[in-house]
Amino acid sequence: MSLLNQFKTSLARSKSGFVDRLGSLFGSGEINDEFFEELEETLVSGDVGVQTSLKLVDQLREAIGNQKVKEREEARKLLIQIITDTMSSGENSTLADQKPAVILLVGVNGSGKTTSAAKLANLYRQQGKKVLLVAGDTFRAAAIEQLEIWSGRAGVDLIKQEPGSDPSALFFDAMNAAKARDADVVIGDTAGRLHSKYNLMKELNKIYRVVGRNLPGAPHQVLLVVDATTGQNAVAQARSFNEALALDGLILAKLDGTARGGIVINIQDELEIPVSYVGTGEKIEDLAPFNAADFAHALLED
Ligand SMILES: Nc1nc2c(ncn2[C@@H]2O[C@H](COP(=O)(O)OP(=O)(O)OP(=O)(O)O)[C@@H](O)[C@H]2O)c(=O)[nH]1
Ligand SMILES: [Mg+2]
Repeated sequence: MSLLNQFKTSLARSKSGFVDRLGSLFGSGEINDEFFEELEETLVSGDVGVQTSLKLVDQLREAIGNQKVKEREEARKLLIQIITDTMSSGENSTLADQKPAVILLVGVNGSGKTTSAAKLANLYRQQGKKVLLVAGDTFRAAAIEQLEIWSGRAGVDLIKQEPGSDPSALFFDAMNAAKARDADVVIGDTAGRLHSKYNLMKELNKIYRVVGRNLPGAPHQVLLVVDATTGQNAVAQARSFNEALALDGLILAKLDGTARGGIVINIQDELEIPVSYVGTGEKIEDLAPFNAADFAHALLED
């Protein structure tokens, strides 16, 4: 499936709400104050956030003025361009050429970390890379088993330890294993944690430092996995994790499960953390590298 179609399918639920309302706004009719007001309301209702919505509407108003656009249909193209420009910094967030390249997935409980780790492993393996998964959620036996099943499906090796063991020690060993096994990409799952829990955030920080001590420069990509259905709270999560770890990007999981989908624009605009991937379903292949233009078209075109 093409990226555009993947976004369209995953935004299908938004069809009954946000995307549909946006689409009908850009049908026939003149451009007047009511149009701008309704557009702002619609964007806010789609989780774009008040400030970001205002900004987008202002940019559109300016572009419409500059280009003397009269038709709503033409204004649609302008908004597609504005959203594309806002979102494009997340594209091509490819991994540096280090070997092994280390990716760490973090996030609150249940956001989609373990599933996304498996999806990423699958993606890199399909590119011919030798991938190593790390079962960094050592708190729950079930979490280790879950990743073990996924690693089997993705056809990649898994590094794990007994439930209850120290995740930093596990990651230290995993770096050794990655070097010994000549892995190209190491993908580390971590336990879910509330962004407001100081000790748990400190533990993540320790993992980060231990990885870097064993392998200078690593981790090369720290990705926050955010559940698209959590709405505005996702912005607060991104802010806290970014303060603790300096995030390189986001994985927006469960975009297929929300009637809104505008939260990505909000996070990108407010925090300038690029969206690297979008989760579009529960299966291993349901992960799409982010593409700004495709996303904007999926939001605004029928
Ligand atoms: N529809 C849909 N479901 C998803 C997606 N990603 C993950 N899920 C589901 O969300 C649930 C939680 O996913 P996990 O990967 O276990 O989440 P986690 O962040 O590892 O959870 P904890 O380890 O408990 O913190 C599972 O039922 C997944 O199948 C997605 O992109 N779309
Ligand atoms: Mg998990």
